[in-house]
Amino acid sequence: MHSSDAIAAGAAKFPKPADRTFQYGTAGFRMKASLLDSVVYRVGLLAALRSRKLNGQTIGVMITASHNPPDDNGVKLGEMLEASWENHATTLANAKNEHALVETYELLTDNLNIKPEAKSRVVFARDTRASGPHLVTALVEALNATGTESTDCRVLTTPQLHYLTRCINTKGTVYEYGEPTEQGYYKKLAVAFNTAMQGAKFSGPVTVDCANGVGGPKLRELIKHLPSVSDGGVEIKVVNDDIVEPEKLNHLCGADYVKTGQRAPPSSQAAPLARCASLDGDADRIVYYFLDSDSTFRLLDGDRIATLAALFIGDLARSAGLGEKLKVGVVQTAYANGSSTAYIENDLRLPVVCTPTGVKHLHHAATKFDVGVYFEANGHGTVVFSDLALKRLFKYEPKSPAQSSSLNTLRALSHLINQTVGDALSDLLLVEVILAHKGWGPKEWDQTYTDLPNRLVRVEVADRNIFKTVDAERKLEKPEGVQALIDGLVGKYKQGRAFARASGTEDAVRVYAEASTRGEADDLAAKVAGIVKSAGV
Ligand code: G16
Repeated sequence: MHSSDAIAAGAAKFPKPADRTFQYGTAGFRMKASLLDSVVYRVGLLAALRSRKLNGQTIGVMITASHNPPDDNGVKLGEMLEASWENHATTLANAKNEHALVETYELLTDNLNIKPEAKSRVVFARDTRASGPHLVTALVEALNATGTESTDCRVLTTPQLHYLTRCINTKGTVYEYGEPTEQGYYKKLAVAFNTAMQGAKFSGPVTVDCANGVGGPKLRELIKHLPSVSDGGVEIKVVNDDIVEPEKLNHLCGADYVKTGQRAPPSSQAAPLARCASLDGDADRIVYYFLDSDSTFRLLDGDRIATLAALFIGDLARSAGLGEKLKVGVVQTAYANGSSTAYIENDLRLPVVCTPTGVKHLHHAATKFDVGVYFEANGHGTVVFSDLALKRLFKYEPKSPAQSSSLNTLRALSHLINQTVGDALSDLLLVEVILAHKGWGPKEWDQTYTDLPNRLVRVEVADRNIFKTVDAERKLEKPEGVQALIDGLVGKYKQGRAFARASGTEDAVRVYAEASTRGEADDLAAKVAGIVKSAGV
């Protein structure tokens, strides 16, 4: 069959719901899974186009709704799409029927100078959601209709799919990233972890809540490759790893539950001062927490991981003799706690850049540094080493045994840290290695600076799209007049700061507020939420 006939025939099996307009959001398309199959089909077409545009480079497609509820699902391209391609995704998703879709597809092929005869290759995977296998059929239909060579990697974490895609695309080049298999991923992390440990001692176990998602089985698999406790390894206790009952996913557990509510999962049995961590539904986010000696809950979120990593890597670079050659910078979003930003700038003396929410923005900004540490406060992040930084790191001849030891640790970290995207499993091992080297428990880590009390509120409004932000989401440009109301309030609170922005993954507006006391932060958040609610009616 001619490709446009095949595309139309495939599309007819997955008709677009007439009453819906779809929008490529913070992390691709997200919604109730029952509405998603036409979108997935069209993302399959987009992936084919993207791969052809890049001369047959492999594109990763991930089916997941990460932190969202079990009956939602979503689809995103593994590669971080530039804004113009996000628009193409939205245009394809909204073509009203199969004929309009074929027309759009052909128009894009022409306008983007894509050679229809070029090769196209896609690898895809899904999380543990019950709707995943059905959505895969829609994707495969699109890949077949476009003559795309594809590989079904079945159930993986999002970062594992990113890893595979990078490995495939760099195979045989000087940038070869690793063995392009799931086992290759575990082996790479395990070897790097083992090297980075360098005899450092782990103090007690870490308990990891896997949000009852894909992170559970994958973490268990990773543990099989790590050194045992008797060989000096870290004891990792896996909890909330039930993927048999899909409705348990992200329910009363997981990184988003912990971060948003600033509380441990009710199922947690952690003793005071024991290290705990929570992953999200596709294992690309992680937050740590612990109970203080008086059983108060203490959160160690993405800001804390960023500061810990920046501190450790900066120190290692200096002690390896590379302090001047490896400039570390940190990228945050408006959600970063004001105290963390002050600590990075004033104590660590490192530059900080603020970007809008969404990994694509942070990742891009981080690549401007030799070593770019980027984390969203919600626990999504990684550390990227520039090509030049890696060259310096691996070419440098140490001048003393002390330099040599720091250099080896730093080199191992560059392998341990997932360079493609934030990865909860890799970040877990990174934090564990750093704490072990420093001889710190969660309390010592927590004591590096004091968070300003803060509150996140989710406000449901009639149409969140009327809320438009500027200045890296720190100010509302529309609806007009709302920012002035927020500013008027913020000025009344000591160390007050607040902002509102439309979520790109949920049908709601998010409000963040911080101030010098818990009462003030809660009060400010509630009042700003009230302003948003009235403006959104
Ligand atoms: C996704 C994005 C993150 C973002 C989060 C919330 O996370 O990958 O960058 O912080 O959504 O976004 P929003 O506030 O726009 O809803 P995940 O873990 O759900 O993929």
